[in-house]
Amino acid sequence: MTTTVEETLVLIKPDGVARNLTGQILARVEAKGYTIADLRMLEPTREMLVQHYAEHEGKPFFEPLVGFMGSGPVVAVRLQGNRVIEGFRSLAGATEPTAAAPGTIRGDLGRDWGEAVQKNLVHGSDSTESATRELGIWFA
Ligand code: IDP
Repeated sequence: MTTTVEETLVLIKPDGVARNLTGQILARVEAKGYTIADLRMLEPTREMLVQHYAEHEGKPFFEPLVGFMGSGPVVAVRLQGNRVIEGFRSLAGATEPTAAAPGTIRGDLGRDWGEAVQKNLVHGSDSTESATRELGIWFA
């Protein structure tokens, strides 16, 4: 298997920060062997969030998602490692915490909030193109 060192954007969403899960989430990422190359805590502007979630603009959950993501501090991480884009998404688990497999961040730590699927603790870029674009937004 070839070695493909990549970078991805990981966000610990406002629910993860508010529930004091930042350390646990980062510990899982580091235990997997990924490197935290940069990290910052910030309250994102609406403009950043609209850019970040541009692919979902117009969907019914867009405004609730942007509102939730702007509701408190977020931890943004520039994460590096071999195949880290796919690897972090495996660690995060399925979008819906109830459907996410045990052993994943969302499966172990995520709660069923009913309609509020946006509260699923973490975000991870889904491709090299998304990673480059998103890292430019959060680490401008
Ligand atoms: P992902 O975060 O697992 O990659 P995406 O489909 O890219 O999932 O959706 C981005 C984010 O939008 C999700 O993490 C979740 O917070 C939110 N989201 C996705 N689908 C829904 C929905 O049907 N209702 C509410 N929020 C949603």
